[in-house]
Amino acid sequence: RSTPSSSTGPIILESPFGTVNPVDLTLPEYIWRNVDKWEDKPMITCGSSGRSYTYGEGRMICRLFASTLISKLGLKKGDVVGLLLPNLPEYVFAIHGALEAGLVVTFVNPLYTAMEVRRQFENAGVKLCMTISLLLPVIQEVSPSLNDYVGTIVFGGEEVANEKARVYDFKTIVSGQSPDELPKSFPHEVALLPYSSGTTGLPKGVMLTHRNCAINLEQCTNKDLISYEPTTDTYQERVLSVLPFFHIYGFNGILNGVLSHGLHMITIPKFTPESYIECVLKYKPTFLFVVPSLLLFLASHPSVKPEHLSSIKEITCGAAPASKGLIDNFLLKAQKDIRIRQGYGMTESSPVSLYTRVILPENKTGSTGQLVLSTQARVVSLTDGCDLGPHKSGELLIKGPQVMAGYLNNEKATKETVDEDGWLHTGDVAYYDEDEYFFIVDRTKELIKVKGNQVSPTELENLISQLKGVADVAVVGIPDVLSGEIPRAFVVKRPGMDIDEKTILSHVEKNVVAYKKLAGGVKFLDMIPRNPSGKVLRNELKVFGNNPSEQ
Ligand code: 4UV
Repeated sequence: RSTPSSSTGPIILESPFGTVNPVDLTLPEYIWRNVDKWEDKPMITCGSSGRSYTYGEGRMICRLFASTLISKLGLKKGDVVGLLLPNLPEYVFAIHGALEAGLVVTFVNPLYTAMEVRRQFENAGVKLCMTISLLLPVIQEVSPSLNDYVGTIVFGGEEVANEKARVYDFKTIVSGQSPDELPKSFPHEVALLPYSSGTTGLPKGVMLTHRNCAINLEQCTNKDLISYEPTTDTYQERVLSVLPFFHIYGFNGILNGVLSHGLHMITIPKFTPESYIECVLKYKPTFLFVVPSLLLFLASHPSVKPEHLSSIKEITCGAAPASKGLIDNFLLKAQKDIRIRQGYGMTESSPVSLYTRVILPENKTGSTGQLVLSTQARVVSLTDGCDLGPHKSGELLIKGPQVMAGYLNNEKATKETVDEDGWLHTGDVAYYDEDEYFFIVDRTKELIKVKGNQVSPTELENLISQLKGVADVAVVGIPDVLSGEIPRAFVVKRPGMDIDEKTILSHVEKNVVAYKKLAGGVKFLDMIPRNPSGKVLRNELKVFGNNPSEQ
């Protein structure tokens, strides 16, 4: 894929913050590089149980776990481990232990069905799984289809451990371990395999290297972009986030950002309004990370009171659009000056490309920010691919050291997404203003985002096509106040066969995690609108059904 440029040549925008310091470290080396400075400070706390680890403990357990994986379980550098874990403090050990051992990590939503876990773990080539007792049955359903399966490590798994069945308890297997030598890892090697459907099709393994992830943290570390007070003997910022560590925003954007600055991370395994408010009151966080649906919760839920927000200095919101109206409503509720910052990112860019500066001029509210260090952008016309100037909307292209190494075993999708000059075609529609602040206005890609979570229409379409009465199907996202978007299916019935909405809804609900269900319902059509090459005209479907005469 190559992109034509305008008659005057490409219009390349550069980061206003300059260039990033080179990073020649693996991700664990990067996040732990200053750990001696805050060894005795709390690193991560479970807001529900109160279980907590200091940096000194965390650093040591990761190191010992890395050795365990190599010397006790016999894993080899480059082997893939799969995490089916909620946000627990031990997530840090699971992932950073594995990375330090030179293993590659893929992670899934702990609420995924066995079908969803199997698809990703098989595709990624997972050999070792990590989970909790409650979710072990899911792994036991999946593991028989994994090649060269080594076993499963269970956090809090004393009761279920069974060496014969290759089920190991985390604490037991790490105990008595010495910090044996580890295979040497290098920054250019693949560290993570998060899954993303990108601009089209099923979720694909995104190959992010150690350097991609580490440099992306460094790209957001500049006096205009970082507002944490440095961690000292007497001061430590407290960060509350419930955003999942199995998503790139939660993992690299938030958790690793926190660890590399020595901040105190507070998280909970399951969000409920009560548990979240309880955490805010108990831990008095100074920073929150949210997605727009969580900001909406804070702005509008009757049980959130202004006094609950008194400790908060700053909130970062990302993963889906947050309107100026939503931000203003939140500030009205808070009755206090809280900095609201937006970040824009993608799994394919480790994730951050745009971030609002700490002190945002008032007329820029609603912007997703400026280019982070060493990042370039172009905005190109959706019709002819030519480069566009300020205030003109087109597809956003991004280039920088945070752009992925490619999709796993999928050269075609890689070439369609990152062109030969290294530009990542985001599938997002954006414009920039005269000061080069960016605004995301739409999406050209198929992806649906429900409360910031990715939903691949192809995955749901494949599932619905399994039903006998379905001749054709297309799934699109329709706007929703609470979730941002929700999936709706358009179905063509097979002639002579009857199928009703309930059957389709329950088939989907049985097979996928709750946020992917067809909350937007099913509409029956005589035919799915497609262009001459067979591509679904999703924009036509998106507006269909909004007109009462079409209901
Ligand atoms: O691949 P993904 O699921 O990745 C993300 C990552 C989000 C962020 C946001 C801010 C951070 O600081 C950070 O560390 C990570 O969501 O989905 C990528 C798509 O989500 C939409 C857009 O369509 C991307 O292509 N998206 C992400 N951030 C925004 C957004 C945003 N601020 N505004 C509008 N859409």
